[in-house]
Amino acid sequence: MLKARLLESKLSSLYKAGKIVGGVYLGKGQEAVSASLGASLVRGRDIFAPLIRDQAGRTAFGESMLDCTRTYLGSVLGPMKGRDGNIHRGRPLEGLPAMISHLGTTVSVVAGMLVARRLKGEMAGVVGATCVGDGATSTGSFHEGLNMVAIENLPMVVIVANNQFAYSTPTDRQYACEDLLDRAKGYGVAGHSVDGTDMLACSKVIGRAVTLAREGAGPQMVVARLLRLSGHGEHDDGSYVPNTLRAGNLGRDCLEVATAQMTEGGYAGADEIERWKTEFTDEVQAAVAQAQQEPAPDPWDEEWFACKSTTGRL
Ligand SMILES: Cc1ncc(C[n+]2csc(CCOP(=O)(O)OP(=O)(O)O)c2C)c(N)n1
Repeated sequence: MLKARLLESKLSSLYKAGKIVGGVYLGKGQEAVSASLGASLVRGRDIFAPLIRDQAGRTAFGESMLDCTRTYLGSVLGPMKGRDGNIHRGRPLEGLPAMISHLGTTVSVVAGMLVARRLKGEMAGVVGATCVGDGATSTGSFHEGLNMVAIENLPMVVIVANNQFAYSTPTDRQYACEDLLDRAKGYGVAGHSVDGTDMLACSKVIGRAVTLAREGAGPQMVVARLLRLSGHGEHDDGSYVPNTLRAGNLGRDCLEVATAQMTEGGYAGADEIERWKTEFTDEVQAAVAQAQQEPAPDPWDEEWFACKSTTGRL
């Protein structure tokens, strides 16, 4: 959570300094949810399809910081070879599909990846997971995907970060059901609810959902209640978010809550956390400096493959 927050804070500064082409979207306030998912999955076995607010989940899943800075800064050495930018990065052959902007579509993409594993006889113990926002749950893709996931009884976890806004659209203009979990119930998917500002609760509830899916209990959906602590992207000041929401429980900063939980629970001392801050800040600076020195792609010297398998085929 801390590493993601420090990395994203640097990305925001780079954006404001005009050093990043395209948008920067932060996961500020959603790190507890995202990191809990990433840390519950196993890199090399599971599938994780992140969305725009999942830097913490990517980090916890094991994405290298250089993959991030290289993609944002257009280095040819990045996983997308400098051709696809920013959050649109992944390593699909390693279970990390590149982020897809079309909201809700990652549900069916992960479902398809799981079905492919099943057909190859490689699905034992595998979990597929994706994160979406409250707005994404209103798309046709989300509903079609969730229905298929339920019918196929796939080992899938869908995390819904209900951060109260889809861009500037508040939840009362987004859905009329009582709870977003009703959407899971409608398709026969098990549902769980959690306070997304509470790291220990997120780790427990999301970890359990992943275990249930892994052990054959079928698809699981977790709805986390929280507030986006940034604009939609760094181009947006989020001034439409009422101060009453910011001041309430939903507006708590999960990183502050987590820090208190770590020190009060005896997991880490304040000094240790300060040391992590210094160490991670240095790591961020080094990853940015390295990517900044690397070349952009040369259009005359490109193979134009997004990624290659060991057989050389896409
Ligand atoms: C199918 C589709 N419709 C519209 C958009 C444009 N769009 C991008 S982000 C966004 C809001 C997303 O809200 P939500 O799903 O709640 O996620 P959040 O940004 O709050 O994390 C919209 C409408 C899109 N990317 N895809």
